[in-house]
Amino acid sequence: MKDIHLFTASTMNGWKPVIFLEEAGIEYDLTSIDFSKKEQKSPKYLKLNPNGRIPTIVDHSNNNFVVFESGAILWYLAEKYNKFLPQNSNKKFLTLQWLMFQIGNIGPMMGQAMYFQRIAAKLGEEHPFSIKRYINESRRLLEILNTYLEGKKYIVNDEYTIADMAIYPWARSYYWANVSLEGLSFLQTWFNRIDNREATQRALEIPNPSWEFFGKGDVKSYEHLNAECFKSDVI
Ligand SMILES: N[C@@H](CCC(=O)N[C@@H](CS)C(=O)NCC(=O)O)C(=O)O
Repeated sequence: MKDIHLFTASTMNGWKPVIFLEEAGIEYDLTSIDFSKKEQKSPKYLKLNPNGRIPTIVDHSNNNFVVFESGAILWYLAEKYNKFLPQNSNKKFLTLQWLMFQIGNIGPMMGQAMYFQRIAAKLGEEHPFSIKRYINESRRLLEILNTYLEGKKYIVNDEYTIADMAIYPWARSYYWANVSLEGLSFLQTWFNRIDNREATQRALEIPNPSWEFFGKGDVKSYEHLNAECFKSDVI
């Protein structure tokens, strides 16, 4: 049995701990949670994560300590393995600031943009005002990132950190949220840089390849398989 047991699925939130573990080269046990079987709502899983969502980790080397919420998981792993979170206080809080920026802004706004366009519409709920609101908010957030990234290699300058790991899977899914990337060349350059990180790209195929979020592959079949992910009220 490995120290870390990860329960996850191939979604923007689900990939974050996978990216960390693959980048850090840490072996872990993996349980793939099948949304179509509602495994995230099973009594056994709810005992670990009462929120009934992925991801969750159990640390067997720490009295089976359970952590849920992807931001907290990244922070926990960063401190446990002393990786991807700078020691220097200002750099550490810069990392945490941008991690929170993802958790509190990019995730919820882009998630709702996806939900209203890809799920609600199919359920017979057409809400153009909401769609516009969430697309505009998502675009505004990506513009902030773009401006901030000018002249930087990663979010915290030269260091690849848990802030990049949290923001990348969401921002990179702009296609799925139908948010234009036009004119955001610094953001595009940052995408390209992370697209070239072997471990991160490997992580995006765990538990399953889901390149459709990035506008690659068979988008239709993806919509069908993962629609459940966006049936949540808040992502
Ligand atoms: N704030 C949570 C959000 C987790 C979340 O919404 N996960 C989605 C996957 S994208 C999920 O489990 N959806 C299934 C459901 O809501 O039943 C985090 O960052 O961990």
